[in-house]
Amino acid sequence: QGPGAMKFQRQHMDSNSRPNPNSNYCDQMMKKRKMTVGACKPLNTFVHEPLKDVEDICIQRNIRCKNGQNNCHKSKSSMRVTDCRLTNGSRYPNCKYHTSPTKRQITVACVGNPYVPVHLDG
Ligand code: PAX
Repeated sequence: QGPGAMKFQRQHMDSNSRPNPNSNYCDQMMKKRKMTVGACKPLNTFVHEPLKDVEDICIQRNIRCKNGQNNCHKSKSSMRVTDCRLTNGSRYPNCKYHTSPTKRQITVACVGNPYVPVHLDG
């Protein structure tokens, strides 16, 4: 397992919980998954689907990423996700998040051999 794949799993995978309307979910998860170290990460998405299903997005056709690279891939089906967005008044180190559970297709960037997700593009 490369460092990029491990970072992706830490930041974006939460297979074992359902989309969580509890407003504490993001405050707790963003801290637990180390995205409030040094600065509050402004936006982060957790995916509540099996890791295999997210890795399989890499076999969908290549599409252009926001940064212009062509190693992005969009999920065929919509997935259960929770978006965590920093609240307006939030000040480091007291990172406070809005928690928004939803279902949508996600786009990931994949690299390496094995070719696995390393970045969430949207
Ligand atoms: P990242 O740092 O952007 O990318 P993220 O996905 O968790 O992390 P390292 O060595 O870690 O720096 N990589 C790529 N990045 C972008 N595009 C392509 N094609 C690509 N290919 C490989 C993690 C690593 O992936 C490498 C990149 O060099 C990094 O390597 O999003 C900002 C963050 O917000 C998240 C997703 C991003 O974090 P933005 O503004 O750049 O699109 N995020 C964003 C989210 O979680 N949910 C959302 O809905 C959106 C919009």
